[in-house]
Amino acid sequence: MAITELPIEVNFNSNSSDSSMQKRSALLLAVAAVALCFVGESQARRTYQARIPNGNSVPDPFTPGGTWPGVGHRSKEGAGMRNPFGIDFGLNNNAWTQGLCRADSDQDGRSNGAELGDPNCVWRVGTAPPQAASGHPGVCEPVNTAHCRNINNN
Ligand SMILES: [Ca+2]
Repeated sequence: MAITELPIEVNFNSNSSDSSMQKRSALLLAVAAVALCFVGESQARRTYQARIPNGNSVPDPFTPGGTWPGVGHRSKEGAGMRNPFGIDFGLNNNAWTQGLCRADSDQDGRSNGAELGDPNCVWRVGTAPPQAASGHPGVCEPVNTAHCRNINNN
């Protein structure tokens, strides 16, 4: 939501009590603050998505056909706790490098690059990824194995 779309109503009626105006102002500030949080969150997500191959089309391991926009987070939509890939990405200055590409952040036996469609670690920001993403680099798959349940629940 753009800031200009916020439904802000200004009351110029001098009969309104100061208390009522103060409450309304406080409410508007709270609404604006919450809206700005969502704007910041989605912009951050898009910024980070563009820094990894197929960042906007990473499969959701729990929902066939679905995607996981908040790739570095435990929450599918992003924000909050980071998953192992998000932690590694942060430790790597939020950059896609040979080291991050070759790492297996979620310990499922497939490198982050293999899961994100860059198996040979050649992708550069702004270019088309060599392949489609075939796995989630921060969620151990297959999710229903004992090994992965143990990792994903920690
Ligand atoms: Ca992996």
